[in-house]
Amino acid sequence: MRTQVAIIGGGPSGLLLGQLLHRQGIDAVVLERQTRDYVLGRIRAGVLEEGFVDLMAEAGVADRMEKEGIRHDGTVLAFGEQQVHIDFTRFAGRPVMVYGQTEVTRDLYDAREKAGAETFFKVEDVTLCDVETDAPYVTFRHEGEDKRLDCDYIAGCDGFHGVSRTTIPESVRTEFEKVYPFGWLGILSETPPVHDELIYSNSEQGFALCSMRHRMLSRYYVQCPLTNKAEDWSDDAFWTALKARIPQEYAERIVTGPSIEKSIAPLRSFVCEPMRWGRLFLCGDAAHIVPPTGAKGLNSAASDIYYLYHALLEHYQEKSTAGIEAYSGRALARIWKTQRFSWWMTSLLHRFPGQDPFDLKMQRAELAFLNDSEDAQAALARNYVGLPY
Ligand code: RFL
Ligand code: PHB
Repeated sequence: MRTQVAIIGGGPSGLLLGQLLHRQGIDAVVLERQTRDYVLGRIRAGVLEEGFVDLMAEAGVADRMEKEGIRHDGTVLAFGEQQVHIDFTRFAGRPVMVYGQTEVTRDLYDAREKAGAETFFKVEDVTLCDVETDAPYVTFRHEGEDKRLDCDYIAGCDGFHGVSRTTIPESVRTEFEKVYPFGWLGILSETPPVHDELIYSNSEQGFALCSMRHRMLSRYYVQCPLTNKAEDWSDDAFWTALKARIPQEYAERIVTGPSIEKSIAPLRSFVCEPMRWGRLFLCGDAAHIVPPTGAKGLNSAASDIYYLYHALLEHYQEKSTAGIEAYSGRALARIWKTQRFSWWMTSLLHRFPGQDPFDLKMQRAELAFLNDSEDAQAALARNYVGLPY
């Protein structure tokens, strides 16, 4: 088998790249370890930057998002009962889009199927070969058969636990990591969201976030110890914890109900350098992870795809390798700024085990500064809606 671009991983990064390339007549094959239903069953990100929304439009898959997504012009940050409203449209000139990763992925799979583009599900033993030569290829097993896919380039979009990153030799690769001493317990519930904007809250009991998917589907999170298991948390215990961590006016009017999904995610900051080795490009979670506090995981994946898509276009349409050579540097320059923002939001809003009174005063002072300074609000707004590509 032969294709122009072999895409490892059928998550949002791989599918978005595949769809963008397809629209330009560039052939790509996607190899995915799981089934489509499994990928669509993962509840993850919910907030899309305008840059992501534009890429979805360029990929021809924005219709349902434009109809069902909700644009948010701001967000609330709370510290106990004190609240600061951050106005995105005023300070950054644009809103964000609330539309779940599950829906993004579904729209991309539907478009891929409609286009007749090839996807192999349930692939095993994926191995990236000769990526530092001009003739890379991928071997894998599919339905009991050994297969070989020859290609011009390989996009490693296979997430944090994929095989692409570790194909880059350790002597070439540097990894930077920070693991946080807590996780997020998240639930989905078919209840109306407590507020029409997201609420990020730092309370005495720890962090909480009130988010949503649509008018009758809420997504809520509370900070929890890493030793907790989702099944140990009853719905009642979750609602009690959430209400204790958000300002009273919201706690009083929150509508509770049974959870339809409950899971715990650990929090991590991680970056792999470089993001290209020969003809292999790392994209999305394969190259970097952020703690979810700034809503940047999926959005950082999209910026990689933007740089790689344009690099491949330049190569195939203009016979220039300039974009390919520059890919890792361009992607990392934006990634590190996004890492900084996600780390800062996480540091500001969580209670850390062993946090001393001075650290707590620093968090309070930071929030007081944010409250008083329009410049600080503007900086937050610009980062939250997304730095330019
Ligand atoms: P994904 O979504 O992990 O997709 C990678 C795909 O590659 C497949 N794969 C392989 N395929 C073939 N061969 C192999 N050897 C393979 N190994 C893996 C996997 O099955 C999978 O389908 O990475 P991608 O596309 O880069 O997308 C990134 C986003 O998914 C991610 O950044 C965000 O979801 C991060 N994230 C969140 N981001 C937010 O902005 N807000 C959130 O609330 C939020 N919640 C989350 C999250 C990530 C989580 N993870 C990874 C544990 C909650 C969780 C639980
Ligand atoms: C979500 O809705 O899942 C969500 C929203 C904002 C975040 C993280 C997660 O910062």
